[in-house]
Amino acid sequence: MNDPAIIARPPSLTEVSRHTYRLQQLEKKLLRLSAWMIHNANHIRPNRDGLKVGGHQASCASVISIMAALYFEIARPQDRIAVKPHAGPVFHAINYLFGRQSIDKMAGLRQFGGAQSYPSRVKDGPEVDFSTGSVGLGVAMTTFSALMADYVRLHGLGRTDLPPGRHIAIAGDAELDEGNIYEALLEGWKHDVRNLWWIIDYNRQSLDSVVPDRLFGRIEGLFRDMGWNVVTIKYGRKLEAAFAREGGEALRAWIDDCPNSLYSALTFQGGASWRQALLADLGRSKARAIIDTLSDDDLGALMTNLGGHDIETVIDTLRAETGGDQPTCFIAYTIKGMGLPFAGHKDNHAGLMTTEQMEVFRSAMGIRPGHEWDMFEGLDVPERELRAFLNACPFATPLTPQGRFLSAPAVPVPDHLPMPKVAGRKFSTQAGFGDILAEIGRGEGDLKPLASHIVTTSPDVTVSTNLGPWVNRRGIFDRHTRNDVFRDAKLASAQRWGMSPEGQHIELGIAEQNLFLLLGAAGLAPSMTGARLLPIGTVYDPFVNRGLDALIYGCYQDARFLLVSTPSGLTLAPEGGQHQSVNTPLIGMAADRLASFEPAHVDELAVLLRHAFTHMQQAEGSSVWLRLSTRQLEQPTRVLDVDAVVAGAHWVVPPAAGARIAIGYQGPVAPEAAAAFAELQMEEPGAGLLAITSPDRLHANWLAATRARRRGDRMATAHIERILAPLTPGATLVTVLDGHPATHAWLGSVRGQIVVPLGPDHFGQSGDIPDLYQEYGIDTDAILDACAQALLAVR
Ligand SMILES: Cc1ncc(C[n+]2csc(CCOP(=O)(O)OP(=O)(O)O)c2C)c(N)n1
Ligand SMILES: [Mg+2]
Repeated sequence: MNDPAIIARPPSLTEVSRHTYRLQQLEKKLLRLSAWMIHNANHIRPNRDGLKVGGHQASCASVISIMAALYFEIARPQDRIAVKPHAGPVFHAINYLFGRQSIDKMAGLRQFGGAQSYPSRVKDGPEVDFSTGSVGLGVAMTTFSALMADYVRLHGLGRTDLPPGRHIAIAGDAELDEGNIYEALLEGWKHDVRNLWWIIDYNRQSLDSVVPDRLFGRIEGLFRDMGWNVVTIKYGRKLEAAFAREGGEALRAWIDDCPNSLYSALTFQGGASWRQALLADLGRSKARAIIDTLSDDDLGALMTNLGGHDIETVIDTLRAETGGDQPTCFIAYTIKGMGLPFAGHKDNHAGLMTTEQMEVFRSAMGIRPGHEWDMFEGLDVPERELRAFLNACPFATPLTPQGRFLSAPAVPVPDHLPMPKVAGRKFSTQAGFGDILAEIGRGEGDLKPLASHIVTTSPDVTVSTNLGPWVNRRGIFDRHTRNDVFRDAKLASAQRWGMSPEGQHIELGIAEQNLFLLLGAAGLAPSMTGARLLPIGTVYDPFVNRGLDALIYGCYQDARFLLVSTPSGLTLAPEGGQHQSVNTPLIGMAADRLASFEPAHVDELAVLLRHAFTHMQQAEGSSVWLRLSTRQLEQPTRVLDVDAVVAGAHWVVPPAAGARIAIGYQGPVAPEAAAAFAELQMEEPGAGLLAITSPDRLHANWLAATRARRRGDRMATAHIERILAPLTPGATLVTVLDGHPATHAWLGSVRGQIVVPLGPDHFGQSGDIPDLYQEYGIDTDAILDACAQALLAVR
């Protein structure tokens, strides 16, 4: 199989119908273009930094027939497809043939402004339904996008004029090693997801190696256990025909038993080696008659005629499953690098054809030098005929006149959210969140649209993150109506959890990656379904780490959602170390397209929650993260500077002009900061007390201002610069949060002032708040010590 000429030789017209022949010509074009795109990036384009550009010719080659079958025959415009990351060039080539991709972008593969290495919704544009790159996530995401499509439809939201689509993942077989796949399978089963296809490019190779034999027996069983239909596409028509001949059963048994690594090696070695291996085992059997009649090349072609490379087989198999809506997994046997010189070689994952090999490939493909990008070059079906064929593909019909990216109008958000009566009472931000959401859940007056577009979800921490009252009002979503047995039996419970298609809370199992994949899918609803959803997910703050890759994945795709993480930090005290988050404020700062906040008091929370609902819907907005706490704090009565709260900091007690010191606090350590401040004021009457609601927004805004100034906008200032301006240039800011102190350490760079940042930088442990705050240096004494030390050092 290492001779590209095998691919180049067209099958005779007597073998296949004209329709199939056209498809095969297009397959040939996809193979050629994907390989060429990568070759061009690595060998033709000037390389300025000496870095390998890379690309995956072998991964592309293995999935050509599958993708051709899907896009040219089976897929409908309303289908949403996640393409395995390393097949990005095939995807671009398909779009090029559909007139939806430019030569410039393809020639710029992996170059600034060119096609991305892996399909990206944001960078590559509207043809990409799901970004992929972190293997496993794109596959699992389709489960949740299928679920959200059902949700939107059953709630009568979105484009009810468009037919429901299928959610399809084209997956690499090694993607099934990722644990998040199985988490998603289980969750999908619970929610009875439908219209979901996973087509696995079963080339039995990953990056480093050939995968163990019999692995898929296990995996197939797992799919079936989860209620999936499993369809194997193992052999192509030539092999099936050979199996039907006398001696064919022995040949089939031989291939069935052939270890993956041997099969791969023989594929790479080619026909003569196939013959040797086959004759050693089957030389005395009737299969010999089949083997002996074939040339080496034909024998190699026969033995590598796997189902996933036989477009007719792939099409027939997929088509046979289009009638139902049961989730279906297709296991398509393929060869990594099929049709390329390194087909089957275990090291081919990042393998690139040499210039010499590409030259042989070019001429075998009938491509004239200088015509590498010509759409129909080297194909022996007239251009007119192929164009007509492409235009007639179901997938070629535009989904809407605006294309695949749908849109939805913004949901109006009232100027003020209902505020619980907290003044003078002790209240936590978590309780405040639950109360405000429950009030919204009444859906009265101008809150009605907001209430009906919110969808909440939580990985088994609905009650403990205070979503319970909202869920009691809005119900749990399920495609089928199910009664609340406890309620029917009149057993006392605070939770009334009937399930129905109208419910607005999606209850998830405990796997946090699923939470973020669901939030990602729900957060893409406007462009995927034409419905504006306001997804809210709650999770314990430390376990954001467990779902982090999926959280970043959602942000990377510009999905819009609200993450509420609670409780957080040491402050949840007795629960101890594993539940005490330290790093999450830094994640909030570092995550792009995620505006992170940590209010201390409920009035700030109400402002930020309202801001979140608008910010999530703005073109230049983003997802929002609120880090909350269960610590009950005395609630102040005051008039807030709303803009300052949203911008990330507001003075609780403004400093006198030229003040030498201020205390800044974030989140539930407010009382310790206030107590320290009361003492500090006795010595330093001009000192200020700063409430920091978002180091993330402060930092982002400060970076933006410094950039603007560098670009010549001398008037640009940042909120934090204005906030710190009253303090003397050599002043000290003692800061404190229940999170890593690096969160605030950068504040010293804003005006060259001194920052003494306090916060835990070690794992927590069980205890009560006084003990823990003392141990980790965030209690009143620690703050006062830092102030004293700072005042001694003031310049
Ligand atoms: C989460 C994650 N881990 C590791 C990688 C690096 N990586 C890229 S492709 C790959 C192997 C993929 O094998 P498979 O899914 O079988 O794809 P194919 O054989 O079709 O190339 C690995 C380990 C990645 N992209 N994402
Ligand atoms: Mg593979």
